Amino acid sequence: MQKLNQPRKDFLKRLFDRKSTPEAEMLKKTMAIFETVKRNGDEAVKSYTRTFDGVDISHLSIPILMEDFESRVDGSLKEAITWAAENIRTFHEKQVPGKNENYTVEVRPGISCGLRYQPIESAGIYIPGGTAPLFSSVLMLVIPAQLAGCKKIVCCTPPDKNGSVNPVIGYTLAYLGIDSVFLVGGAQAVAAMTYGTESIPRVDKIAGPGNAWVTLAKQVAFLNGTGIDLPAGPSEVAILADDSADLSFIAADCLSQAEHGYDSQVLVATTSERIFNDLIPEITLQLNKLPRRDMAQHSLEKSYLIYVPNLEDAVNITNLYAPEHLIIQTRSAGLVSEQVTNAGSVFVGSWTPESAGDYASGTNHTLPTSGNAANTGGVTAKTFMKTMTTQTITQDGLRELGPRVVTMAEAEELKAHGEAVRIRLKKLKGNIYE
Ligand code: HSO
Ligand code: ZN
Repeated sequence: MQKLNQPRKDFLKRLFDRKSTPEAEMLKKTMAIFETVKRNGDEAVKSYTRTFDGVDISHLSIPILMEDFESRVDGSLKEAITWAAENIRTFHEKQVPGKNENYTVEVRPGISCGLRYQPIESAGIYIPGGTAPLFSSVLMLVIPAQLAGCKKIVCCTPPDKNGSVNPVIGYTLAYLGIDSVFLVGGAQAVAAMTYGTESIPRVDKIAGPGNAWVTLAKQVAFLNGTGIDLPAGPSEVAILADDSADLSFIAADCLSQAEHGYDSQVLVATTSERIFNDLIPEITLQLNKLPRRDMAQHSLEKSYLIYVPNLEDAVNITNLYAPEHLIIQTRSAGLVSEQVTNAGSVFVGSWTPESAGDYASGTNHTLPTSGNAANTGGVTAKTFMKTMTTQTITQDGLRELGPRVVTMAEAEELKAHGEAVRIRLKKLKGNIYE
């Protein structure tokens, strides 16, 4: 961990700038995968799966039947999944716009404008596999898509070593009523859902967390006309701590993030000299007990521990960083949280670890990374919906609006726009405009 004592703001600005353009080489490879999948469909997907996952897949999709998974998942895990799913549903239900959020307003007599929410017809869900099969992501994406009313939910996840689906992912999909899954991961999964292949349907929007490759692939999908949720990954956490904070809690929270992958990042901004001095030894102590310590250690090397004497400066630092997750371990944490302007999800108080939101409290864990918390929030039910506006204009309304539109159209030198109004005005009795 890099220690910084009262760093200057302009220095931090540069340090925190992680919205870099993708490496040219990575972008080139991703675009090549997209081209090949577009051209060769299923064959290309299978061949990339052979190369990247080392698995030969005969059928890209497998049916999800509860009886195949039920006995393979522990009772306590099934109970936890049900409990978490209920919380996630309770929280996300509130985000589904009610009929009263669709509205029409008569902006002037005879000119009515409306807005209504519509579900996106088909959603593509990416469930990370790789070093950790994230069945929790199934809950975090399928539940909001279902609540939004998506007609079709297409799920992709990398195959396990036996060319099958991880049993807990399978169970969670079955529990949510999803009847099949496509065994494909990485950029090739995103490309397949962008163009569609013989087996994998094209979708309107792709959502889900992933590594740097998946995040880049989603951006390429967007360039090719498919909607995406947001850049979500590699994962990050920032922690705000004053001298009331428990050192062992902070260290544990740092590690829970650092174990995600080699490219995870942690930032601690503290007003406590004790924490500034003692955190790294405490992390080292806890790190040695972790099976994924190599990964965690690697990501900690690129992480920051910052000391500033007052809390306001510490909050400014995390706002500047705009983390995916922010944990506040200070006195009056609720009040401090009101000063937070940039964060994907805020964990308020010492008893609120990020892990709670990663799995089970109810909020979504698909959150903006790489500084994007400055411009967007995480996945909600609305991620799987879109708005549509309508307007209805009466003859009287057009008499009022028409001449103004003609004036504006002519000022933009768009004569045909003006004519589309003029032709109607001519037809109206009293023809006031000719
Ligand atoms: N921290 C991850 C989500 C996750 N953690 C899933 C464990 N499982 C991104 O918010
Ligand atoms: Zn996590």
